Amino acid sequence: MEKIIITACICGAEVTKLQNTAVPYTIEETAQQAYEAYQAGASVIHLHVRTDEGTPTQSKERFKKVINAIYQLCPDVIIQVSTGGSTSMSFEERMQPLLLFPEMASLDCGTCNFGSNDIFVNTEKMITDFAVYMREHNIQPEIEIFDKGMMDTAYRLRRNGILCGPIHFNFMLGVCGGMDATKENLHFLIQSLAKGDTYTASALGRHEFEMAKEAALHHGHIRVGLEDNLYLERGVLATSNKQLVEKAVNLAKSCKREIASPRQARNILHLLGGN
Ligand code: KMH
Ligand code: ZN
Repeated sequence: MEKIIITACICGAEVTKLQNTAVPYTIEETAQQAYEAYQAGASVIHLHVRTDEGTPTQSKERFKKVINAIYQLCPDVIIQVSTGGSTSMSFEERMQPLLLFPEMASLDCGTCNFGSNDIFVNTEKMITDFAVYMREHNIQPEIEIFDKGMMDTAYRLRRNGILCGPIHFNFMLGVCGGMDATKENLHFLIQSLAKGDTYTASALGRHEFEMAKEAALHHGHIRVGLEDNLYLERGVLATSNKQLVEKAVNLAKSCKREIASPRQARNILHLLGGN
């Protein structure tokens, strides 16, 4: 059976405990939720970190503590730090977790409106600087796509030698300012993939599982978690990331996909730890 990678995006930078008390803030909460997601079947943790009060931070020290706490509980999980941070952060702030040389990091490939009054800024120079640093330090990027033009940018950067090797994309649909989370849009992106490249599908809110199912049916991988969606189903808040991962696992199995272990995920993603 074809393997499927499940990524858990456990807290993000935007959602808060006021919306769902399960959103982890502290080091212990974040590590525990990452561990439970891993036990449920996630092999990749897309990681943002918060202060104990819930403010998003790209502090290298905070990332280090959270990453160490996660590795204590699940040493073989793949940690993908966010270089997106939150929309108000500078390039220098967003760079900080890369100084810890994580195995993977997100790389957002374009600027877009983000919600009603924010702009998520990723100039081509910023993207290039992130990408070059990642390449020079063997950090595998996951290319974050909110709009088709961002995919074109990634392919242009590969033609220019800034990105190299197979690209793994995360198609992030449903951001207010990016592509809507529709099957048509997801298929447009899938059809635009170059041979050998891979993708994860993710979407905000109620579209999370619709896009996950479509990806499971079309050779893709799945991302779920409180960063993108606070609800297990309509009107029912998720009580943990684990619940969302469990739902994704059942969905993937119903689509005849087998859940990838971290080792298998490393092979699919061409990570150095793979064999
Ligand atoms: N929080 C968003 C502004 C990423 O992690 O790279 C950006 C984001 C993407 O979440
Ligand atoms: Zn993120």
